[in-house]
Amino acid sequence: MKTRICELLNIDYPILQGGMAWVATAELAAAVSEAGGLGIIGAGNMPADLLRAEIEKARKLTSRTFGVNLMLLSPYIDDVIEVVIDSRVPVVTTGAGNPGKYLDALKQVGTKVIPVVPSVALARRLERLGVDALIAEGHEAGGHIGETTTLALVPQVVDAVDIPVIAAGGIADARGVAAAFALGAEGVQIGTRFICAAECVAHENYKEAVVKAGDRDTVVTGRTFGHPVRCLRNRLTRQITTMETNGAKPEEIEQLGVGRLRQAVVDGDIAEGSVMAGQSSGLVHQIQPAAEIVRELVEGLPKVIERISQFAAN
Ligand code: TUI
Repeated sequence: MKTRICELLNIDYPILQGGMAWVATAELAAAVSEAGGLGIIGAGNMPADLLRAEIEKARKLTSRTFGVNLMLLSPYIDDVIEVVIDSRVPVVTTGAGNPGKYLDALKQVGTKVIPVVPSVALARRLERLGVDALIAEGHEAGGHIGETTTLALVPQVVDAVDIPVIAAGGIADARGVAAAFALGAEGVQIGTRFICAAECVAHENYKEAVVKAGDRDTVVTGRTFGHPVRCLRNRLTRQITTMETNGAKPEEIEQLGVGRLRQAVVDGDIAEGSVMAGQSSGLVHQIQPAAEIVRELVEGLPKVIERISQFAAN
């Protein structure tokens, strides 16, 4: 499982853990890094001082490489970037926007920058600006998403750029990893399955909801006002969908959503909180240690490849 991503990031396996706001704390990131993947702290809407503490906590828990995901819509983004630079975080992934204006400052201190892209156009633009790799994230993913599916997006991004591409969205087991490699990706980013890692601090109700969810239990809200977000269907998503159907003002809906992710992840309110999760929820069957998840992905891969190679033999 050695690819350019392992070398770039100094990790054993090209498996990145999604930098999920509230969910991906130092505990989860350290556990994934200790297992040989890349753990990532999700900065989400965290104020800068909290992120600094989280980075320090991760450093106490692991001596291996870990990253921070910057959510570019954060009101604290400028201060958070300063913390990441000041702390010399080795790897930064970005989401929910174009990180172009922050690249020079990050590169100057040697931070590897790996933006999430939902399109070929943004992938091309960011390669030209000198990013180290890209995460092509498909519509199957949880949280804030693009329109194109992983199966269609990944090979198109791979064809458009020369830097390594990491596939994300809908991947939760070794079959997904093999599929990502088949599409030309050199790594995978997995979010939903790592919500159900034992080390993840998300409320048990949240984890159980993901474990119980089936293939049709996620829904996308916010499409009508250009902010599509995938969550497990619940009272909150039904309320938002009704408001969207009735033409409610985007600001009114955004207002309703404030604090809802925290409500689900921290308080365990899975009825009225925002239970962000991907379509791969139906592939997640248990809560288990992060190292076991990584091991299943790594050890399962040869079996998948052996099985498909039978079809290729003539
Ligand atoms: O960022 C994500 N997923 C997220 S962020 C998030 S935080 C949040 N969101 C809503 C309510 C409360 C909290 C939850 N999930 N994934 C990476 C991702 N990035 N998906 C899509 C994009 C993206 C979209 C547009 C990246 C770049 C982009 O560029 C537009 C442009 O400016 O060119």
